[in-house]
This record gives sequence, C-alpha cells and structure tokens, in this order.
Amino acid sequence: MSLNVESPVVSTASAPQPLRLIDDTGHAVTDDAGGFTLPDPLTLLGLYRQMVVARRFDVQVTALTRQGRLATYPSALGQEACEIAAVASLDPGDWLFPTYRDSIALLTRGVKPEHILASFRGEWHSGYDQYEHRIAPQATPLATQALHAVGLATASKLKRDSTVALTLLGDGATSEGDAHEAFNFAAVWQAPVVFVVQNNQFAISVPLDKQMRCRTIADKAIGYGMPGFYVDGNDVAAMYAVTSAAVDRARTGGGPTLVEGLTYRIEAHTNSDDPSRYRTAGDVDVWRRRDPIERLETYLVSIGALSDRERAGIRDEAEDLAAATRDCMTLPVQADPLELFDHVYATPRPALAEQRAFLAAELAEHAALAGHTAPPPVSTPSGAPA
Ligand SMILES: Cc1ncc(C[n+]2csc(CCOP(=O)(O)OP(=O)(O)O)c2C)c(N)n1
Ligand SMILES: [Mg+2]
Repeated sequence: MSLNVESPVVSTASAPQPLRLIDDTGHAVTDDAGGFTLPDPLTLLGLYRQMVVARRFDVQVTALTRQGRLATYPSALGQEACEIAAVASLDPGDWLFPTYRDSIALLTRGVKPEHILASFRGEWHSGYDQYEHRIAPQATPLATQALHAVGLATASKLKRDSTVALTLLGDGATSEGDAHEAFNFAAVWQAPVVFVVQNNQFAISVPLDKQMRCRTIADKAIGYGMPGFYVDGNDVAAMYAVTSAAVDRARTGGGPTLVEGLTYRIEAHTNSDDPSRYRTAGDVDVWRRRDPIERLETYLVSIGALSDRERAGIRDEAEDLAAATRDCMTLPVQADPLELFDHVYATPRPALAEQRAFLAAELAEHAALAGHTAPPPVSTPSGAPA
C-alpha cells in the first residue's frame, strides 16, 4: 500500500470563499456576509492604529535579528488582522493563550517590548506577568496551549464566572493530537473557548495541502459539533466581527467556536529559515498585494474616517515604540544559566543534579580564567556583550 503523499488533494467540493466585509481593494462587501456587519468606523480606526503599531514593532524586531542583536523572532508580518482582531474581541478579564508567533498580540494587550523580548533574548521563558495581563506563556510545543485554554475555560464554566479563553493556533498545529483533543473536549464540555486558527498556509516549509485533505480547517468544526467560520484573515473587519460574536457566544453559555483566518506568512518561519527553498517571490507578492493594513486604510480614507493628521499621529506613535524596542536591547540580560535546571522536577533527579554540578563547575572555571570571583558577565543570545 502506498502512502500516496505526493498526490494532489482530492476534495469533494471546491473551497468556499472566505467570509469578508472589506474586499482586497478596500471596498465594503455588499453581498451577504453570513449575517455579520461592518464594525463602526471608530472601532475600525482603533483596529487600524493597533495594526500599524504592531507592524512597526514586528519589523523592528525582525531588523534586530538581522543585525545579530537578537537570536530569534518568528514574525507575524501580514497576519496583523488575525492577531489584533482576536485580542480586540476580548474583555480585560478574559484569557489569551498564544504561540511563539503571536508577540504582536501580547503587545496589543499591553505587554511591554522588554517583557515580550525577554524570552527571545534567552533571558527567561515568558518575561511578562501572566496574571496581570491574563496571557499564558507563548507556547512553542504546537497546540499544547489549546488544551490549556480549554482547561481554563472549563474551570470558568464550573465556577460560573464569565471568563472566556481565546487561543491562537497555526494551521500546522491543527494536525497535532493536542488540537483534536482540545476541540473535542471543548465541544463535549461546552467550554467558553474560542479557537482562532491563523492559516498562514505553511507549517515551516510544509504547505497546508500536504498535511490535510479537507476543504478548510473551519470545516473540521462540524466533526466536533461546534460552529466553524472560514474568514478572510487579512480583513480585520470580518475577523473582528466573527471573533467578537464567538467570544460573546462563549460568554453567554453558547460553547466553543473555531474561527479560521485565511492569511499568509510574509516573512520566513523564523530568521533561521530560508523560504526561497519552498516558495517563490511571486507567491509572496500575491499576498503582499492583499495587505491587511493597506486594505483597511483605503476603506477608512474612502469614508472620511482617517485624515492625514491622524495617520501621521499613528506613525509617530509607531516610531516611538520602535525606538523603545531598540532601547530595551541595551538592558542587561538577567540570566543565570543555572536556572535552566530549576522547575524541571519538584525533586531534582540525580542525572539532572549531575549536569547542574557540571555546568556550575564550568561557569566557575570560566570566571576564574577571566579573573572574576563572581560568575562571568552574561552575554546576549547572539554572543554580543549585553
Ligand atoms: C509538538 C511540536 N512538534 C514540532 C514542533 C516544531 N515546529 C515548530 S513550528 C512548526 C510549524 C508550525 O506551523 P503552524 O502551526 O502552521 O504555525 P506557524 O509557525 O505557521 O505560525 C513546527 C513543526 C513543535 N514546536 N512542537
Ligand atoms: Mg502556519
């Protein structure tokens, strides 16, 4: 029997059109949009501001990796509509369960750049106060955060409070067992949780059609017994309308929803990936032309809701944030290498204790060679002095 992994996708029906409220040319969609309506201009202006600021942060952090000042950063360039709409749908008391890709979601929820970058600088995993921001640590093991979100949502339901959990997942993550368990438990327990799948069409180098054979990820919701929405993930108006409705539904006892945002990862998977090995510059250009920010900008200008002065003000705000982001790279990294062994087991295992002792001896030896009595100065992940 052949696994037939290279055969083309056999779909029983053609892919549907994603739900959208503003099309890629910046015009309001007049056809039926599944009962969803355009958010008011003030809400859209707020989303526009957050997207512009978030993109500036993202571009700045990517630049820091290219300068060798930051070891790694998974960019969300092009995915701002999904990220910002998801965060904007939540109340301050709700919980967000993000991935490594979702730093701009953290930023939009009020986490400071230096606290976001703590983990990318190798300082500490999750450098922000999770309880203050109600944001779980950015998950690197795929889809694990979806189960955590269902757990929190189920607890919220049992306690009869009104907290909703929203989790961001990648398209690739939906192939993980954890995602299926999360979807199933959420539906069976009618947990107040929203799954926002950012279908950026790649799991590193693997395109979506090499890892699933159904039309859309949203279709999968049917199998679990929850509503699923296939949305234009570069249309922030549609993403916001759908995720807000899903959050409201969860809060009022309606159970979970799966929202798929069809978008595109414009940058490499991370700065250590070379995407030219698996996609062409032409493919990327097609999606650059569907830019979520330009689309909303065109619409807002056309209805007179965005003036040149407002645009300049937002740009200044974004530049200030970029400067603050650069500045935080000069802060010393407060990392103690021996912390690596903490919080692994409640009672340290002998093998780990041995490794810890080995590292401690090595650090002491380096300190002695460098003429220090204390541990050597900590350097940034790129090796440059902090
Ligand atoms: C459980 C697990 N398996 C494999 C990996 C390695 N890995 C890191 S990112 C990635 C691709 C994920 O793709 P997707 O879910 O689409 O998210 P994206 O990076 O596109 O945002 C893989 C396979 C991992 N982090 N966790
Ligand atoms: Mg992906």
